[in-house]
Amino acid sequence: MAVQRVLITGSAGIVGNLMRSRLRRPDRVLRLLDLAPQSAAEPGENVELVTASVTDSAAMAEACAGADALIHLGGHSRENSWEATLDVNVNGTHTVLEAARTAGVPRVILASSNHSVGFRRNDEGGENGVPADSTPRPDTYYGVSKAAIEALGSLYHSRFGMDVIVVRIGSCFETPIQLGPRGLTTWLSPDDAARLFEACLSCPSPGYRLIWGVSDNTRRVYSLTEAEALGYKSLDNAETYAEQVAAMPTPAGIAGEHLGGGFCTAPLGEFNPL
Ligand code: 15L
Repeated sequence: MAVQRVLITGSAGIVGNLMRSRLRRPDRVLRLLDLAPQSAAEPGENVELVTASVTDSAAMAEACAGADALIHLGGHSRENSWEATLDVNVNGTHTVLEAARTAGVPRVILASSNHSVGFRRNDEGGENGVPADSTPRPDTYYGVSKAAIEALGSLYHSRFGMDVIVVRIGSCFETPIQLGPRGLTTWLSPDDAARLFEACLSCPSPGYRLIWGVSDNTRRVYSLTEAEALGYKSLDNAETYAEQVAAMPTPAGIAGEHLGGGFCTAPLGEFNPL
């Protein structure tokens, strides 16, 4: 049985944690890299734990050695200072891609975010939803860094022939409840996220792709056409939680009209706990 080794950066973060059990397979080793502490391997769990920063090129070179694929989730996952965002998200992603290229990792999946296009209007995609390859309209420095990550992925595909799939993730949490009504639109269920990553790992020769990461929510405003073309099929729908968020406030004005929600009006460059 050929064993596949998948390196996941940011594995102790919210999405990384949700994926650890869901991407487990008998013929797969998950190499989990994070600066934060990670729980030890459970009996029978095929994991290799690496404590390192995505900004450390020597550590990333070592982590990429022998990897068949890389899922890059590491970095700041919300608004922060320009310096921190540039250092960890943009320079960090460059470091990760360089390490992957040098090690010959053939396939890279990069986590982008709805905030790279946060100032696009919720209704601009019509019935099918906002296309996955819509040009950036970031809502924050964080969103700018995600647009840069998308561009870096495109560059590494075009220059070096690596398969690079960039996922504009909506909101990936255990449930959409903490997100309020906006989550009924943006939620990517953890099980759907695992289905999406599996599709990204297994589809033949994708080249460079930019796709949305979202569940097939009744109120979805992002297109699923591009992700479905890779073999993704969502089985979840945030509407299941509609009653639980019904009493929570719906964002109004700019935050209510745009994909980025509250990120569009939160102070620029300040840590945002949203
Ligand atoms: C993101 O990009 C963040 O990483 C996540 O924490 C959520 O805030 C999500 O966007 C969202 O828009 O809900």
